[in-house]
Amino acid sequence: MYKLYWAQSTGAFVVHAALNESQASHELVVLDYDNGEHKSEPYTRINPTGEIPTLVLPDGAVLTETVAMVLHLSEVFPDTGLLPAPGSQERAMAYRWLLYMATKTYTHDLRYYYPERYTTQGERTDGIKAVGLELMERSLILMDGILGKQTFLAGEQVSIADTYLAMMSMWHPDGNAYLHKLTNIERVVEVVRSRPAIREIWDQNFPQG
Ligand SMILES: N[C@@H](CCC(=O)N[C@@H](CS)C(=O)NCC(=O)O)C(=O)O
Repeated sequence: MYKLYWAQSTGAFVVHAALNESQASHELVVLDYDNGEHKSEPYTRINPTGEIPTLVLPDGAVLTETVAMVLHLSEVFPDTGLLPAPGSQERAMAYRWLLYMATKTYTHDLRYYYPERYTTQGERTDGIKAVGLELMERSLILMDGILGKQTFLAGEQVSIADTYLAMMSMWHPDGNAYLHKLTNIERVVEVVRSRPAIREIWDQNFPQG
């Protein structure tokens, strides 16, 4: 059985979605994010980054990094369709956008939500937040442009990259209201959130959207 260390509206969402899509037997361990449970033991003994999520595999191995988790699940459950066929151009595109979101969009979000980490100037974080938001929006606008030319991030087939994007777009501080400006992403979010494996967990994570 998989064990997912989880908190609401965090990166744990996409991994939970992948487990549900794969019908993988799993349990959630709910962390008290607001009170910083992820920053203290015993959690940091399991995941020394103190970040959420963590996925413990059935053999007890500990996996961190959301993209590593969804790529691994797509290999273990190849028939689930989390990703297009191995070796295909579409799969390459799914890798491209998953890595783009994890290394760019996600970090812009962190700059907005944790600005104090990006300065030695104490309380003076307004500029850092503003830059984080601007970069986050630029990154979403870029993907909205891609989705103006093709149905999903990997091509014509929905994949876990689209679920990742739906999560990223819900992290915009204006949530759905901002998405009305990005109608291609809005369309993809609609497809993702109505998938049977995701419908049940969407509201739990994104009650505002
Ligand atoms: N690169 C990591 C980032 C994980 C991450 O930053 N998670 C956020 C929640 S969405 C977190 O734990 N933030 C708390 C913190 O950084 O203190 C991944 O993809 O798993």
